[in-house]
Amino acid sequence: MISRNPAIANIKAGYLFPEIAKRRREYAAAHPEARIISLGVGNTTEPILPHIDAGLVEGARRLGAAETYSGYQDEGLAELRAKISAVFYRGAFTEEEVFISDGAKCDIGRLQLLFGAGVPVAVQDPSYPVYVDGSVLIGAAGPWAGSGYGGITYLPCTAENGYFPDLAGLPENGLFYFCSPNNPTGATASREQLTALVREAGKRGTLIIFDAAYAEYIRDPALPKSIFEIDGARNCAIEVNSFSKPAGFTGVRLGWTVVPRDLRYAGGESVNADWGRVCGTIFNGASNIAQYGALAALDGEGIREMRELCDFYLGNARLIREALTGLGVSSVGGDNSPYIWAHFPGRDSWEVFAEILERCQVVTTPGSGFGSAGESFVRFSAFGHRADVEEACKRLSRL
Ligand code: PL4
Repeated sequence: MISRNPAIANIKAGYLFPEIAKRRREYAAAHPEARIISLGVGNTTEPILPHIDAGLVEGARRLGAAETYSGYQDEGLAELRAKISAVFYRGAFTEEEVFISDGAKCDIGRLQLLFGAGVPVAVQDPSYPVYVDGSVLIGAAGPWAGSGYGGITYLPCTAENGYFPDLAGLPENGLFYFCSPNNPTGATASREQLTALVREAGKRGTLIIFDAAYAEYIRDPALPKSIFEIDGARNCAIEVNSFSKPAGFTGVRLGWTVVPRDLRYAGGESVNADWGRVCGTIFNGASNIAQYGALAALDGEGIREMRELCDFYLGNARLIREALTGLGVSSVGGDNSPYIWAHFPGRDSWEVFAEILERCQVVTTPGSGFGSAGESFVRFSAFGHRADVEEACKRLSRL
């Protein structure tokens, strides 16, 4: 028989979100009368707004006419790459530096192919599980870590350090996954913090993979939406981003990754050229229809609609935070991000998750699922219909 990739034995048995879905199903099976409300997985619930939706319809229409039909578009529409650069980066990147993807998660998974198993990896603790699980799958962790394999370092982000890690932990000549606005804590890094991060990464030869999936939720104009707002980032950062959360494309699937031409490996080779090669080999391009939706999202009306959608979810976030505050539960996040990080001191996260499900029929996400520093927290997602969020907030008083 064929042998198993030993790295697979090192990932946690269940991926966090399917595990939560499983527990929800079990509860529902035991309590068929319960009307369960999910504030667990960060999954968009509101319809795509009309102008962006019309872009998707236009994309489908084009496929039905001989003059406009298109097949494979491995590299993505040039017009879309240029528009992403213009709208999100003030035109600072050429089309060749913007890679269209089928979502941020998918590119996070593929990016490590550039660096392999020998590179040390650091993550914020807590963090989006894909950074750790993806690193484990490529072989960066495991019994062999340290013998030619990189290993994973967890940098605590807690109330004590303002949810910003001690930069002394950045791995020399390694990778650091950084997410702002953060999933799960909702913390959004300041310009000073990102400047310090880029400076330290430059000194240590660390490459930052900056996950900006929630950038459009930033409402404080002083907070950077991109790592590339910081001088020097072009030499030490890759940014992944997505239309999932600002445009409701979680099911449509469209994202992008910026890999600056200035970015070099230790040997001087171009990271940008290699990323083009990797994508050309194992990725066949994003949906044509989705790309027309994204083009619509990036014109004046589309940008207004994305803001409206994010504002809606931020409104939900405000309600959840107010409800928690009313109960005396301390929380952070929710002001520039759709996640609220609620503290239940001394409690086990999964126990709190179970208690909220049992007493309120509300699904959350246990903080420890994002890393050990998330123990005693639960994450509330602000993605939900308004009436459901209001009802969930009422039910929280049963705690
Ligand atoms: C559940 C920091 C959510 N099945 O949709 P994408 O691939 O463009 O973006 C995914 C993504 C990327 N980066 C960050 C994210 O938080 C997410 C989505 N995270 C959550 O509840 O934490 C959805 C999770 C989904 C998944 O596994 O991603």
